[in-house]
Amino acid sequence: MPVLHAEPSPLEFEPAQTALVIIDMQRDFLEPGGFGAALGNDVSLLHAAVVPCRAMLHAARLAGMLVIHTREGHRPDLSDAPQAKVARGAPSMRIGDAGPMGRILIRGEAGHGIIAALAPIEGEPVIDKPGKGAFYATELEPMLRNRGIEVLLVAGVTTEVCVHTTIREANDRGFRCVALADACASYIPAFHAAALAMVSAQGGIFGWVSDTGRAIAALR
Ligand code: C5J
Repeated sequence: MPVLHAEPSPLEFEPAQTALVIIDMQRDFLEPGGFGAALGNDVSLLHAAVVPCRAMLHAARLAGMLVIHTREGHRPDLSDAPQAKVARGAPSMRIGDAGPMGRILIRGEAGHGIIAALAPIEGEPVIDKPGKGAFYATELEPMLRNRGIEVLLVAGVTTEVCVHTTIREANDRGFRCVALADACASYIPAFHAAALAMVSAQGGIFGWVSDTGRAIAALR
């Protein structure tokens, strides 16, 4: 069985029981004029994760692993968007407002789409999630269980928000999670580092931390 070198310990994993989960690599977070920018963030800070995500995506596809993409966003009528979320953050544009890539964080708008470099291909499920965690109000859990998935390699943005929330949710559901450090990114680099440290601290309280170099090597 392949061994993934990681902190706090090596992890044996069966590729057929492992999924690569790429969180929210959407134009709304990575490009100017989207949700991330509306909150006052420098979106260029997220670009460091794109090339590692792409390399991991390529390796996972070659290995025949399940690849799942997620997108954060809401229905056009905002019926699944809590008012507490819409109102928070004093953004220059709120969820549902019209921006240069369409309505902010709304399903079907250009900004809601995954960036071209990481576009899903036929057969790769895309999970549309209204929350930060990918398990909340989605079909992700049965999708993983029905395929016998036990290990999640997690990449995407942002490390301390949607990546971390998803890892916490998955950990409580019994999945072994590995955060791929270089394939995750945050608008706040200190939070990226802290979020990763929280995953692997205390003997792996939420899971493991590795990187795409080590994960791709383990799949060879
Ligand atoms: C945020 C996310 N940061 N995908 N969403 O609001 O992490």
